[in-house]
Amino acid sequence: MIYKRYTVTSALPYANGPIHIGHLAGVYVPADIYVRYLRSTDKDVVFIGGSDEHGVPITIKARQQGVTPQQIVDKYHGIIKESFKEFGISFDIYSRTSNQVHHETADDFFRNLYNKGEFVEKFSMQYYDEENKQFLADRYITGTCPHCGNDKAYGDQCEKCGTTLNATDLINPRSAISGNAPVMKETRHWFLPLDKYESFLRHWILDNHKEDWKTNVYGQCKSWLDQGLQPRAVTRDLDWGVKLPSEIEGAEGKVLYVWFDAPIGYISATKELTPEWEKYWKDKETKLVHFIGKDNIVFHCIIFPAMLKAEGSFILPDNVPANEFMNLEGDKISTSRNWAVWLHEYLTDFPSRQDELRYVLCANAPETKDNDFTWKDYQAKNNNELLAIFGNFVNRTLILTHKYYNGVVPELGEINENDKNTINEIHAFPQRIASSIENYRFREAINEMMNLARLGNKYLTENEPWKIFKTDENRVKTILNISLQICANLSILCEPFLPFTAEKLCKMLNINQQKWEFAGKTDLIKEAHQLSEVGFLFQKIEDAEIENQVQKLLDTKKANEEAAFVAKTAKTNIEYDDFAKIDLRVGTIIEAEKVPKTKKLLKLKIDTGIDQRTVVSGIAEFYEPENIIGQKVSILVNLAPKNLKGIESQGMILMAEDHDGKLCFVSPTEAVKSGSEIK
Ligand code: B3M
Ligand code: ZN
Repeated sequence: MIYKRYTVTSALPYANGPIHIGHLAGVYVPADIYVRYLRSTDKDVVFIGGSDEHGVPITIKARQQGVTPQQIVDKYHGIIKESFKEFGISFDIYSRTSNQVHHETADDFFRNLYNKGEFVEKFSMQYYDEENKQFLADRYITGTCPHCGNDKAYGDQCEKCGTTLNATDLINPRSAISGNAPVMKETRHWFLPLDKYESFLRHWILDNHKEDWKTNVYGQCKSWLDQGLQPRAVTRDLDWGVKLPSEIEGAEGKVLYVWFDAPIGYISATKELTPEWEKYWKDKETKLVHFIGKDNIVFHCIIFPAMLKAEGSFILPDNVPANEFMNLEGDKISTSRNWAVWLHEYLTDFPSRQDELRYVLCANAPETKDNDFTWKDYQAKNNNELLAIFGNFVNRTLILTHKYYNGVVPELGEINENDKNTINEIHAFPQRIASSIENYRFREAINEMMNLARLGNKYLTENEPWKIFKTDENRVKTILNISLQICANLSILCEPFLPFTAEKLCKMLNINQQKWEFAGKTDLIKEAHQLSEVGFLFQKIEDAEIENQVQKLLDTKKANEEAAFVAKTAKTNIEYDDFAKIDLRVGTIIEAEKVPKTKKLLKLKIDTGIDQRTVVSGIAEFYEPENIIGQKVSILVNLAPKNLKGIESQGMILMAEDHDGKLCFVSPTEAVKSGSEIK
């Protein structure tokens, strides 16, 4: 089907924190590439984004910080919007769900379904915090996950095993506000009967989208559908969100469930953008595409489509290209553990290197499985690919043109077989890249784009214009002309992926950004055209910069471990007589050496006051022998001797073990004679 226009949405991030590389890699970089490509091919497209400003995570954060939810969303909406702008995510509108238009749109939508009798009204028992006089929706309740035993699961989801939960599934439920055990209290809610749409959804997804939806998306949908759909509550007992129409009986104190109002946010934002919004949502010739992360699949493929279907006048998404997750240095990105590369921090550490990050996140995008971002890989991709291939090719071409021809494009002379092949290859690139993008295979697309730079490098290296300038100048002109055509092609084809680079490149070539239809041509820059000054497209990233980032993460890890430390529970009681059998003394280390062929052991000579004796101790990873001479220790002197690596160990020194396994001496804080009893 040929579409007349495109509506491209990207998940609305919760405005309860800044955004990180996982957001970019999973959703916004692919969406932006897609949209930039569509614009370059002159398609009518709207690219919709915005902040999701409702939901319990926001009210919880506000409560923690002692501010209002509105203050929280104002702060983070600003930070998030700025980060997107900095990274060139080219929304046509970046809106927010706390605004008037959205409240009206969501209200209309709910009212419409309500009036059509699409909801089922039900009384049910829900958890309630008596101390705070509040129903405990979603994340207001925590407890143990019945599937994996995680004791920090939420009332709507376990983040450890990813299962969607109902609050009543939780074992040992607690109020997230007071920590108290909740009571059950009756409340009235409105449910969308998803079961009513099951056969429609089965047909629409399973029969029609098996081929074109990604396997991860299709698979999740199938498993939901195979389990059978249940009615789902679309209202909550909360005071932050889109209020229920007040004329509805029992509406008091209730708002729309955040996952009911948030996707409507796409529609509200379009309304805000253009009075012609309806054609982007209601015309069958519009292609609707939702870019999201994998945790949002069910909402975009099952629940929102059921809502749209119930309403009746909207189109359904043609595709929902959800990505898996991007991990960071082998660990799941986590806001609460501060395990993330925050975009605003990245920009402080790597100013003007947005494209470098866009490149790495796209080349390594978690398209079919979770993937790992590592700083080493970031450095390698920058230095060995962007800089060594793309940057180097463009730089060599431009420098030579300036050197030989003062930056004036030389003429294309006679072309040989090698030139012909190269020109033919150039012709083939745009179509290949386009097809990868159109099929949401962005890794493949960006790699293909880099292949054009590779081709350029190879062409220059094979033809070595710098060697033949003295002997065959006409040949040099042709080589540089063709190389410059490759540069111009790159400026078009790299734009969806690396918009800042495209801009720089156009500037150096002294041309305007051109549309996709011109790519593949080899007369993009005309003979005698004057180039501008040469600058660098990319810079080398030094080891020290990377070490700095890795250190930052190590510090975070350490802080997390410290914060997570819980003392072990006490052992069972003993009688004093049991303790009295133990003979503990203060001793002094007088000699120390490594036990050969071991990593952990030191052989110590200890003055116990009673005698001088040998003790083998597993502290070599933490102390250098020469640094501990004279160290006071606590020593168990009546422990039966034991042979360790051929040495008789006569006793044991006491060590405290820190949360991270580090051992340290337990010794008196004042001068005490060796041999003093510890009791
Ligand atoms: N705010 C969840 C998320 O950020 C949610 C997406 C809404 S899209 C309509 O993961
Ligand atoms: Zn779980």
